[in-house]
Amino acid sequence: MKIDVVLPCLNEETALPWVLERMPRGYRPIVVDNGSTDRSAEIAAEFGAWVVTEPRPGFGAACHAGLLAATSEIVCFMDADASLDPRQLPSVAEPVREDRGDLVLGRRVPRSAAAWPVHARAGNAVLAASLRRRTGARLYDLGPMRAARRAGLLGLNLTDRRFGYPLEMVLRAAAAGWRITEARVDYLPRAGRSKVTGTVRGTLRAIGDMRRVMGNVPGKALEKTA
Ligand SMILES: Nc1nc2c(ncn2[C@@H]2O[C@H](COP(=O)(O)OP(=O)(O)O)[C@@H](O)[C@H]2O)c(=O)[nH]1
Ligand SMILES: [Mg+2]
Repeated sequence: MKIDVVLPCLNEETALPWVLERMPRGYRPIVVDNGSTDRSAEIAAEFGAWVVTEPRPGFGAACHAGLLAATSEIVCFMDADASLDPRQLPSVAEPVREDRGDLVLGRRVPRSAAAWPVHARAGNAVLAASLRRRTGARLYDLGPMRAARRAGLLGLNLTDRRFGYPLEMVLRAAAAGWRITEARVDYLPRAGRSKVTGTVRGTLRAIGDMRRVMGNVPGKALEKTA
């Protein structure tokens, strides 16, 4: 059974060869090129990926275009920056395939101090704590490597098209009663330059987008009626 892997991509030409060479058998990479000005699209195609072009800017726009393009029953997401090893995709996909979880997130374990800037790590821990309180899920990381069933994901009707997309996925999944679990994955220093947590502008945009999602997505049905 084939599994599609959505890789949102904005100028990742230096990372793509490593990422795509390490795609395990049975996993099909879908690189969603989102306005790259480097050779990302050409390199992705050279290394055997299916390249989808999403002209509308935004991390969530790229993720969602990949989800819409995917055809497999289970879909994975991961960043295209070589900070995550595709060889570990089965860690998140297998629990879904074996029906031990509905949404499985890779909990990042940094393999060097450079992998995870301290402010990003701290911000993520605060966010995970508030997600635990809000959803009851035992989540310690809002990690970008994840797996779920495609039909279910489409049914969540995700609306964010920016950096709130991964958070909205978790909140709506929790509200729908999904079993959300984690699997440990290595976190490596990315190839090339960070655009989100490695820049002030990216960090502020991500915080703003996540705040908006936190405010907009209703909580669990249970909590609302309680
Ligand atoms: N489509 C899209 N993808 C983005 C954008 N910013 C970052 N990405 C991609 O999102 C992933 C994570 O970004 P990254 O720069 O590594 O952020 P970091 O992990 O916080 O350092 C990478 O695969 C990027 O190519 C964006 O504005 N639009
Ligand atoms: Mg990164």
